[in-house]
Amino acid sequence: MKPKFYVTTPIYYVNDVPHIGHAYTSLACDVLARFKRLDGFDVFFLTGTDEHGQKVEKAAAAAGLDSQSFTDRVSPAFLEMAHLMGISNDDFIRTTEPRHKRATTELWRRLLAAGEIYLGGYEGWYAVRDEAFYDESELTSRPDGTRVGPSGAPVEWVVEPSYFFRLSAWQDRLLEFYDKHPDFIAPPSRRNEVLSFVRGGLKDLSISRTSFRWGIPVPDDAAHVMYVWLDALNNYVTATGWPDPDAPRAAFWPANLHMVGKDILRFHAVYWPAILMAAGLALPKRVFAHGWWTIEGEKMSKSLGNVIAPADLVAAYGLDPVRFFLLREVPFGSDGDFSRRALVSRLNTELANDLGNLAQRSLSLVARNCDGRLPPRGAPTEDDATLLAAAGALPALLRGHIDRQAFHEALEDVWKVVRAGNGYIDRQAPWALRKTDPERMAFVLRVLADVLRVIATVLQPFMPGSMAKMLDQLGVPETARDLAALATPLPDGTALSPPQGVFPRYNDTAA
Ligand code: ME8
Repeated sequence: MKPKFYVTTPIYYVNDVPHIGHAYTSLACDVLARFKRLDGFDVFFLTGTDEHGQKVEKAAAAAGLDSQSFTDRVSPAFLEMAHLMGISNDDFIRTTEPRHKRATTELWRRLLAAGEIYLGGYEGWYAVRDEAFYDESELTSRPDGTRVGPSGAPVEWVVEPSYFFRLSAWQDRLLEFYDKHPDFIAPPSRRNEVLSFVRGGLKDLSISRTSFRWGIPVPDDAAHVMYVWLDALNNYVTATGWPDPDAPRAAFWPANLHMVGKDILRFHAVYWPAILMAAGLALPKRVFAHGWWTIEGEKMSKSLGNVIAPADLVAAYGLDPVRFFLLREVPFGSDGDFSRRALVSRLNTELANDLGNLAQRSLSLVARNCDGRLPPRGAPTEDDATLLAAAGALPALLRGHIDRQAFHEALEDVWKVVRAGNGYIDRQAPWALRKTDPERMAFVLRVLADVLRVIATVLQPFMPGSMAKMLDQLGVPETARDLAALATPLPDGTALSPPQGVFPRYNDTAA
């Protein structure tokens, strides 16, 4: 049986329009999911929308719609974004679905039965934009006197009856868990932030609201709806069919990875594991908090009018170049700045010049000089063997990088081989061998075809469409495109389809 791998994106708030920040998180998960499938795993990849809470209720009212009609109208934009970005999710969850209400009501009941929930009163600060409670010590004042939370979201003073989750009781067990599972929170700088937050002491968490209606009702107390984060986090469990132990996806829990932005790490790395332990459920293996994109040096915001819609980028540069750029430009985990100039420069140098030329030069020589058929393998020289070994090492190297979500390192290692391939073709000059030593020319081209096959195979998760084209041109059957298939050479004489450029060049002036 194939090993299982379960990866999740955050579920996005439907009050916003999808932008490249959302696309980025989903893309990182997609590359991971595709890589794992290529590596023989049975993958479950989940994304979806977070539809309850005060923020969505307000957005619905502003749009003049009831909350359910509003979410029905706006949730599909996130599904469309997934299609547009080539996201290969296996399920798309909406928190307004009956399956989710059922699972979350059951989660509440279990927490209550375990004595982890009590009724009290909340008096404190709340930021609707973040749907988060903040401590006085976390707030700052704007020049106009508005109090704001750490994210810059305005807070309001809330006084209302509330159910609480006994989070304070979980401090030591959380610290013990982090200690025993040093890879649970990544990258390490984020882990340290979480550790110091938890060491600083945890207060019980308010988990219900009475001042609005748009949420899952608290069982047996209809005056309360559940706090939207309790509801939202549980989507990851709902999607496995919980609490039905016979659900087809039951065995996917616990998730291998929750991918999130750094803004919502506390919810995933502190509240969620405590809730799961309290409910007697297994904990996810890992939470990775990636960095934040700014746009040409500015924060992305509707008021600045600089929000980048994934659809506009894909229309201008094509899907795979955009996917490549987002994961190549910035070390995964760090913050990054998006600029069209950087995008165009990466696409021209690394896709069009480095990889595109390597493929185009090699394949057009095969087409012209080898009757369009894969030349036979022979005895490798040292130069051949070095390049073949560098390519052969890629699958294992990438496995290591992808398992640590080091997408930029994975791409860097592939580009080392691409650059080595270009050096090799220049040194070997197969075009000059055509007259002097046709047999050697044929073998040099075979080395290049074999190396390109490895490169195109391991790059499929990043650029599925263009790498499928490249593998077509290399004569690799669709059944032989996973990592395991690389162990079997393609038969000599395989007919190749005529080469076509895969990556266009862009004009710098368009930037
Ligand atoms: O927080 N750069 O939803 P959300 C990078 N519903 N990533 C960005 C980004 C940027 N500028 N802007 C957004 C929520 N993101 C909750 C989640 S999960 C149980 C509930 C990405 O719509 C990043 O992944 O505000 C961030 O964590 C997420 O979008 C926030 O999406």
